[in-house]
Amino acid sequence: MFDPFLEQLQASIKARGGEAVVVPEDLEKCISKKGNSIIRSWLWKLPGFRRWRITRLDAGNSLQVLNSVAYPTFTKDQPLMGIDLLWFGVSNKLVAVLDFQPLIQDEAYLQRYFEGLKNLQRRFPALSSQEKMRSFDPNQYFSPWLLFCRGGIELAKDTLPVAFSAFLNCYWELDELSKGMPSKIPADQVRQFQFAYDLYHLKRDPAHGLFTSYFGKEWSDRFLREFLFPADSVNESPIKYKPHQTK
Ligand code: BLA
Repeated sequence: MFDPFLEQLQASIKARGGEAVVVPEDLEKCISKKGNSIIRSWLWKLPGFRRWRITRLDAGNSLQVLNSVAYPTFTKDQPLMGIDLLWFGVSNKLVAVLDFQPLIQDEAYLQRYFEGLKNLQRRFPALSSQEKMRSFDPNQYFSPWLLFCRGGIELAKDTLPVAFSAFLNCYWELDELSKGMPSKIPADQVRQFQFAYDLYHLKRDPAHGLFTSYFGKEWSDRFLREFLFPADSVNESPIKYKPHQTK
């Protein structure tokens, strides 16, 4: 279901100088105990980004997922880019979230970085359905203009492909724009905000139960702490998780 988006995302990262970073073999790919689901992940490093991760879960008709987060380098205070697309085939239900995830909810910051996403929200009202969040606080690390919807197959087939391309282009444009705008938040604080983002998601991500049911608790704990939200890794390989490191 989401393979064309995955290809588009990887191609656009490569086109901007993306270099693949090795993901430990057991986290890069895992097949469920029943053998009918597979999760695969990719990690990229590219100019302006210290880490860009992508995960695709293929559980056949039960569930299809594409999830991705881009972490800019600490010298850039622009929002992270977040994608979470889920398709539940049995119930024909799409959950789609596309957002520029702000480090802070400050008015001037939002004005600086969100013109493009505001326009997209106006352009795709079907994806701006003011859905209620159950696990997350919409005022923390989500923008007021996120594209977020729960819908059916028409939305997934007709609107989402156009919106996905527009969203991705819009983030690349923001990245381009930010090159001419010096960062206002000092690098050390950007680093702290990005780590706080990871820790926040580590605690609340609704995927944990889902991963556990497919891949077991041990693998899922490791995948969340070491790959999805490795909060305390700094410049070196973000894969290494050191639970008791103090800053
Ligand atoms: C919701 N995301 C969900 C749900 C699941 C996942 C199972 C609940 C579905 C529902 O609400 O009906 C799944 N999340 C995943 C998976 C991964 C993951 C498989 O991280 C990892 C591979 N989530 C993100 C990012 C954003 C995001 C980057 O990981 C932002 C763009 C948003 N996901 C997001 C939101 C919800 C959600 C806003 C609804 C949560 C809520 O209702 O509070």
